[in-house]
Amino acid sequence: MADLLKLLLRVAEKAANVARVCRQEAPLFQLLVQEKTGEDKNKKFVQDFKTLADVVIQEMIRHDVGVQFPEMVGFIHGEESNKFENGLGESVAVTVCATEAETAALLATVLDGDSTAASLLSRAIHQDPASINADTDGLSIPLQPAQLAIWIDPIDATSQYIEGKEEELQQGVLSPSGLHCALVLIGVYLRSSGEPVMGVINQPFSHKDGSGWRGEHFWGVSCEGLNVCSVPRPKPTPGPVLSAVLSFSEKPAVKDALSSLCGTDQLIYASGAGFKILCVIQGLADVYVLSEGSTFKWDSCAPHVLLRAIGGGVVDLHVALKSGPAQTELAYHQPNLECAGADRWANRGGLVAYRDSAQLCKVLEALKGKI
Ligand code: 2IP
Ligand code: CA
Ligand code: CA
Repeated sequence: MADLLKLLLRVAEKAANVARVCRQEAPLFQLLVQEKTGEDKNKKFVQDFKTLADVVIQEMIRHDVGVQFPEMVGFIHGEESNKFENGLGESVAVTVCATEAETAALLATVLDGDSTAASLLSRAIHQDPASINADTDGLSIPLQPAQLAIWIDPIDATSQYIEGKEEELQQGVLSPSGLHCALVLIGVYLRSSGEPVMGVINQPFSHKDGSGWRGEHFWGVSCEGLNVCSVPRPKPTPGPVLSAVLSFSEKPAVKDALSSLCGTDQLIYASGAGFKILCVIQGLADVYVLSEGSTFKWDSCAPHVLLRAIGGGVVDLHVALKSGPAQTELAYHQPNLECAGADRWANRGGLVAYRDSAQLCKVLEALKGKI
């Protein structure tokens, strides 16, 4: 299944191109923003936006994977629904068509007849991405397409994507918010057990050069004893003090409990669930702790694989506090049956993402009885 990995890297790069095109064309970007309503609303944000870019990217990934791996059709899931409402109140199902012209015609109906915007988007969807240097040659992955399913978050940290703050990133320093927090996340899991086995992360706005924004990509595979990650395992943190990255909206009780373990300057706040897990993967923080059910399967699946591949993982915080960390890794195949809408796929018990299980135990110890 190295072919699937190569395809996901390619399609994630295409997704990043679409995300960049939408931001580069300011009038296009304005056009694309619609507000979420109803049960799909992520309750966390007062203003939670659904952009056409999200929907288009998700459908493009679904289309391209389905063409090359027909066994996976019907098992490619994502955050977004492909229904989009245009200015006339008509509901249009966004799909990727066989040709650029057909896709442009369909998108024009969503964009209230704006054919310039529709053509720009369609070109990015149908364009082959620049070849990416991913060093997957010689990799043999013991998986079959009929065993696998996919979670897509076409753009994680949408609020940062929309706000569009440009930050100059410094090597080895965690920069808490800005365009670089927006990530394309594609995670593959086993249909039978929900175990996450292959993950691709694309960061479309990693740095800027003379010709505009450049992206970066990261990938990992973790299955049947095979553990490979494009990010080298960071050196273990010396000494007893940990660094933890948290959501800006984390509860005071969690901050208090962790500050005894981390010291206040080692508690860092950042945007984006995927970005916070990426920070743990890269060693910019030791753990990401989230006490609420405000992330979803599509947020954690891809980065979870990279953490597993370097010896870490992501556990359900509330289950781990109750019964210890063993057997509490998040799984991806079963909905929360008692919930409706997006919450069916929420990581309801919160989570801890970690590289080192001894550090995970310290975090659980510090939080026991406090939340
Ligand atoms: C969001 C996004 C938010 C995150 C939230 C996710 O996904 O990653 O940034 O909140 O949990 O569901 P926070 O930044 O407080 O961690 P999306 O942007 O795809 O809606
Ligand atoms: Ca998300
Ligand atoms: Ca999203």
